[in-house]
Amino acid sequence: MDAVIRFDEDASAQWCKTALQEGVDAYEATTKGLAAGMEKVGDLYARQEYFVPELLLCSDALYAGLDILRPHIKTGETVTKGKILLGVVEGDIHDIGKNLVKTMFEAAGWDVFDLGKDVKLEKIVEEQKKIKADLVGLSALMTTSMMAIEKVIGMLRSESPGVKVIVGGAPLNPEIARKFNADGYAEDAVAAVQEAARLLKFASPQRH
Ligand code: B1M
Repeated sequence: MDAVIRFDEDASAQWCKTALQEGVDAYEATTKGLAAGMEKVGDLYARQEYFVPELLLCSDALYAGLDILRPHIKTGETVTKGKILLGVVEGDIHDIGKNLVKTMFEAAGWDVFDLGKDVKLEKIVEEQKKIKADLVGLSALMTTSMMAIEKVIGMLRSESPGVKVIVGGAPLNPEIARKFNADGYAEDAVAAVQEAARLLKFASPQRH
């Protein structure tokens, strides 16, 4: 956690190596170490002790650690493997959370098509038409950008009827997700994989 806050990439990587050697679960190390560090960074930013450059350096330190942990992250999920199209909606460049979600889906054996961050809504719709994923996963970290989620869900519903959509990101919650007409919501990366399994079990996944 401290290494992320101090934006020390080497210390972050070293801390993760040590955690693995000591038998700490890789996902726990990710959430309670790296991501928790980023939460504290958010507090420092809110208090104007850190600014955008520091946030970027802290992100680099988080990723230096995540590179070490990622191959060791496992989930207990035994779902049928599915295909998910993932992206952060347009206007939003925050992708750390989405990348954790991606890591958890990959660890659970899903095929992940990652469109990245700040993805144009038209692109999400077009890619879904091409890829025909079982699930579209949308992320937004800002109260402003999250409005794009509602819009793109409407676009997806008219262009790919029957598509299932799961949403997440700090400003969202189950009520907003329902209001946006999403099929599912998850608070964190592990819950996202569980919610996806729930959605595909109770609904007929689009398989083509
Ligand atoms: Co910015 N930023 N940022 N930022 N940033 C926030 C989000 C903010 C809350 C800070 C604040 O003011 N307190 C604020 C948004 C306010 C609002 O809501 N309107 C903000 C702002 C304002 C901005 C800029 C506008 C600042 C500026 O330029 N003046 C700018 C935005 C530019 C843009 O997007 N157009 C900006 C830029 C940046 C950086 C680039 C410097 C950097 C991002 C680097 C990167 O992502 N590559 C950054 C960071 C790091 C943050 C904070 C500090 C941390 C975000 C983070 O990575 N958290 C953030 C403050 C905060 O959150 N406390 C802040 C850790 C991550 C693991 O958590 O992303 O929540 P999170 O993901 C979780 C869950 O949400 C969930 O699972 C994840 C893992 O468990 N989840 C899903 C996420 N997606 C999901 C999808 C799912 C399911 C679950 O299903 C599909």
